[in-house]
Amino acid sequence: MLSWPAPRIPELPAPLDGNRPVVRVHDTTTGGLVDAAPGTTARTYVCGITPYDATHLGHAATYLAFDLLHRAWTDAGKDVTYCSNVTDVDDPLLERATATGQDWRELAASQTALFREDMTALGVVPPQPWTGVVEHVGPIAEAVAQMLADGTAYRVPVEPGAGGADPDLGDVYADLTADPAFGSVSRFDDATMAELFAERGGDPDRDGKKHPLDPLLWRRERPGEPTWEAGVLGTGRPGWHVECAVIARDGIGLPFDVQGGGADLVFPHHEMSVSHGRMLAGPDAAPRAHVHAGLISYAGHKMSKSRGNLVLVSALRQDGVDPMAVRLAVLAHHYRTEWEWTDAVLAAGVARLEHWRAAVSGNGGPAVTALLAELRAALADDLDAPRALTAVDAWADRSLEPGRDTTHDEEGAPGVVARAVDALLGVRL
Ligand code: 5CA
Ligand code: ZN
Repeated sequence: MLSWPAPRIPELPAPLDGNRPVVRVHDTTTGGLVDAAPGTTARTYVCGITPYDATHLGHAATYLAFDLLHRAWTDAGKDVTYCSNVTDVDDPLLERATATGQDWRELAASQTALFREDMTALGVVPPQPWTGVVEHVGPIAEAVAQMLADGTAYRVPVEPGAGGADPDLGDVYADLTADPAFGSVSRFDDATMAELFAERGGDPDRDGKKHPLDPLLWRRERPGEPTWEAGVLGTGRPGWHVECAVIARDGIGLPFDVQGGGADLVFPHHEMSVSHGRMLAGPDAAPRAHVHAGLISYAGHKMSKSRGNLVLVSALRQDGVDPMAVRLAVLAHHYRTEWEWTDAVLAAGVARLEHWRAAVSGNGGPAVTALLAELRAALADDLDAPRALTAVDAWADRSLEPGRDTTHDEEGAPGVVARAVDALLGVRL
């Protein structure tokens, strides 16, 4: 898909001692901090949107978290490749299109366009490659056919009326017993897996499956649903988890460094897509680390399309809110915490932006070397944006202190701060 324009990331002075901190992030699987990209390159796959009700603050918070990682890695001198998808054909999208009487393609295209605008406004570095499921159905179907041939997948008979001209070719499911490492991403117990699978789009009670958790790989044609011709699979469309496994494989290769998304994707989505990756590319295909952002709530509940308690980035923009204030409002929370969007959170972002802009408006200012080191250290320590914001606040406070001693001011300091805040935090002052 055509991505959005990349923000310019300003160059920053190198650390005086030449040492750049190693960027460590929290790995969901081990529960510890890891250097997820120890080499000169960093490759990450972050699950993209299902394009309806986009872009709400929860989506934005997740993409801003991974944008910080991208920027921290870039500053550490790594060559970063960030791959993502768009789930532009899936049950909830089709259900929404039917409910509102829209063509599902138009719904997906318009919401993807809005997402691009929101991400551009928020200064998020775009994914490249960025692949829609619709444009990748062929390779996904081939992967499912390979799994059938390898015996890691099986067919399940469909109900009368399904399956078009070849009703005998059933839906296709992954056989989880073929993957001894299944469960290693979330490390959830059986009861938790069963509960979350049923809650998050799974079909544990589907007749004909070998195991209730086995996930759908290929859904045969159903009346009124979009469908693609796919050789031995018969007409149909891909299941959710396999799309991300194949788009990641084809976009950045397996294994890669970090698999990311919101915490609601740990199970079943990432567990399943990593399992599919192993079935397709061997036992060492799992990502080096799994990073998950905490879920944002609003009006007392997780912000979610199904509940409808949404604050849209585009609505805030339409109200005249500066996207940089939205960015600061989000970054005031550590990406792994769960927090609630309120008017006060936004107001704090607006006030902070104003304060910082005032502080960088002069020519000279307090010394910046320590601040730059602190910003780098904060981000390297599991993307601690709140710590970074506090450090900039302190510099801005000093800079704006009435009657302070300016003898040791550095010329150009405000410019360096503005560039650092832009490069590392994505906040344009
Ligand atoms: N298309 C799939 C992933 S392949 C999907 O989950 N789409 S989504 O539109 O529902 O979500 C897009 C991203 O936003 C996902 O990473 C999801 O985990 C994250 N997300 C959704 N709701 C929230 C929330 N309330 N807080 C934080 N992140 C959220
Ligand atoms: Zn995904």
